[in-house]
Amino acid sequence: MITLPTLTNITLDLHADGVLVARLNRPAKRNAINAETVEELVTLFSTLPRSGVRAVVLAAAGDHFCAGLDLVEHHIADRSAADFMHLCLRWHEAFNKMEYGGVPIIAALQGAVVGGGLELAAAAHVRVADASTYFALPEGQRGLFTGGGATIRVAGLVGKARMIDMMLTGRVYKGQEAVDVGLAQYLVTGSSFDAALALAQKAAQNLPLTNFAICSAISHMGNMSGFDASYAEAVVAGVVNTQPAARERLDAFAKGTAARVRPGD
Ligand code: 1HE
Repeated sequence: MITLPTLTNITLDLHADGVLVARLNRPAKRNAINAETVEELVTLFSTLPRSGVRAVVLAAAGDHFCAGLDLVEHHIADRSAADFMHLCLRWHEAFNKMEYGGVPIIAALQGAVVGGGLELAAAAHVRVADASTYFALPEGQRGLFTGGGATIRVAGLVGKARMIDMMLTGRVYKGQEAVDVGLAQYLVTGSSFDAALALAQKAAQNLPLTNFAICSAISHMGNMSGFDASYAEAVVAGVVNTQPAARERLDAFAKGTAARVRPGD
């Protein structure tokens, strides 16, 4: 029995195979992230690791995935430096829970994926774009700076030189070029949601402990020296590669009944 929180700005739809569709639901505001939504992201992604949910499709209602920080709320609130710093720390709390939580998150992207919306997408493990999707960091033009992890995750995806260019010049990436620079792993001709759901369904068939390692250990190890990462990898492999639940799969391979790896699969 999977228990999920009740949220206002994010709708949740749990499928029978353990795939959860979490959909940002402020389309009239282009899914801009207000303070309440940040708290809901923290709640959701803190709950998921021990919930039994096997994979997540992170989607959004309307024509745009996410317009980033709620600029109107920010303007009206006229926050102090300390207040905004603490708000950014909540963004980091949410996005770190996503990246390091161990539950695969596949982002279904359409329309604008900009500013904090790109920071949100960058915290997912797989990004799927369609013909409408475009990526930008308009903070530079708004008199702002990134505060939701772009300096870490977007720079990690595209490299610091491209991130600096995006911020200095407002450069927008879309289509195959967005894939080529690393902003998305998939560009589909149909709907990004359908493709993301299919990927989540595939990932959900892996053993949860294996997915935990994939969606947590790789990021942690990226923060370590090569020397420490190789030690940590051995420890994680010791736990994951001897899990009782894997015996059935290994048995099937040994007997020749398990699927073989083939191109095109
Ligand atoms: C918003 C926001 C928002 C739309 N905060 N309300 N992010 C940006 O600089 C992106 C700002 N948004 C846009 O450039 C455009 O809105 C879009 C390209 C995303 C969509 O354009 P469009 O023509 O479909 O919509 P619109 O007419 O601009 O906006 C529709 C409504 O959404 C309107 O509200 P309304 O009450 O007047 O109808 C907009 O005010 C509202 N809206 N985007 C608040 N971002 C942790 S630091 C992170 C730093 C950042 O993310 S900086 C933000 C960067």
